[in-house]
Amino acid sequence: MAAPLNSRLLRLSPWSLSLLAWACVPPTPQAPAEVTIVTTDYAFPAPKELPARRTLFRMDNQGRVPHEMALGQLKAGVSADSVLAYTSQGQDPGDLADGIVGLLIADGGQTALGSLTVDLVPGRTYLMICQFKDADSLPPHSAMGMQASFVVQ
Ligand SMILES: [Cu+2]
Repeated sequence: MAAPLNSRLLRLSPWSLSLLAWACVPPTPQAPAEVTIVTTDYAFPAPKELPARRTLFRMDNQGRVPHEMALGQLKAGVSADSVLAYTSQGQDPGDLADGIVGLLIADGGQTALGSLTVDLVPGRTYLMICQFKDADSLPPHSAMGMQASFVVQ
């Protein structure tokens, strides 16, 4: 016949009990760093460097026209300058990126309704770009200055 549960618990070593207590404590989530990108017509003032950690991005459009902030993670070893040279030849910047992390959109004078939470990877470069146009005959905002990048330390 098995010993009652109470007597079996009493036989656990203090070390086992501390492991049991540790296993029952939920991890404390670290609040993400928050970065608000304030866009204008037609610029992305943005930090040049950000620390490698979970980061929440918001977008505040203080311009008059709608803007997007497409955030892409560039492939290892690719710099923002090499992407800009590549796109100036009419090539797709997506060729040099691991992918789009996410997209925020806001009308003029508005803040984007959502946000992006990203685990920033150390050593990688991220590119912010707006491809909106004010008219079909006009260049995309990226060609008017709405592109910026930051490196993760
Ligand atoms: Cu734009």
